Amino acid sequence: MGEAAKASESARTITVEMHDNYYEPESITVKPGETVRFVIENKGALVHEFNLGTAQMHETHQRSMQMMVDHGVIRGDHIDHRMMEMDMGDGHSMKHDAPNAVLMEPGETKEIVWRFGGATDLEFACNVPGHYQAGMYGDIEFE
Ligand SMILES: [Cu+2]
Repeated sequence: MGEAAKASESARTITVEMHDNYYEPESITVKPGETVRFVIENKGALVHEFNLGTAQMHETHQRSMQMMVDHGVIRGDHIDHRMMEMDMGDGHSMKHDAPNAVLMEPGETKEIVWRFGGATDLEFACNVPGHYQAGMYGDIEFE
């Protein structure tokens, strides 16, 4: 699906707005192998995520996000960063530090720089419980 890259390697910036519960734009077209700098703005009133992955990756991620809500790490418009660092007892924390995803409070702006691989079925999606089901995902289309 590609890999994280540096902003200096990107020729194009795409701004993505997150609302409750949809993205603007609704789909994004890239070229195979292209490096894109995404500037993500959370314009909604809730915590939202921008996560690049396959539908299957998003499904798996939704289970860990449900755990974060169950433990009060995500509460509506707030992320408890201190709790996110906590060991869940199995040596893993709920820390959200994958290079292909950002989890953001309302009003935040963050960046992801991604070098896409070959044409494959990819989506950008919000895996906060209920949001994907409400339609908060879009296709990455390859030229
Ligand atoms: Cu969301």
